[in-house]
Amino acid sequence: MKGTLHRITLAAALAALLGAGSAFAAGAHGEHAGHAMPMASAPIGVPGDAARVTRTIDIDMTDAMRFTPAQVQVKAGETVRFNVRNSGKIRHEMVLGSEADLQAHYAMMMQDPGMRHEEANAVSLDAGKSGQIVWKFDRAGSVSFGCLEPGHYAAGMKGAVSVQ
Ligand SMILES: [Cu+2]
Repeated sequence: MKGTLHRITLAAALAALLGAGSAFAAGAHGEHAGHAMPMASAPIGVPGDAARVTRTIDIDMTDAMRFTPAQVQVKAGETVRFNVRNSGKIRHEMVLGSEADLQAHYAMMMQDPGMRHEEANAVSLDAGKSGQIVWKFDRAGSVSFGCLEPGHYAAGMKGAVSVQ
């Protein structure tokens, strides 16, 4: 419910900024821009400072609906740069979150497939593209990640970061 509220508020702010009826505010992009991860519900870390990266991890995404590697280990306190590559022919994304957040978010994506993620904890990539997430894992535990494109998460396009 919080996410919905946030979404409405941001959409309203966007509309005010850009003028009602602009294609940007009314279109799919506006819809996306108003969409926020419910990150407060579970601690998964914080956006990292690129100048403080202590570890770089390459992640490959394919149309086989897999991340490689799907399991990674980091130390608590580390700032990690994920170099993410989409080796497939369709769009994929990597979104960091708790399992519960990813599940909830995935359900939203199923209803609104045009949504793209550009928050600090996510990178959405067209075929053949590469991108990055810089993230600080500030406490021990497990942080999940997944591709929330419709059908992908359910097909097993997910993984986890073990923070020790
Ligand atoms: Cu995918």
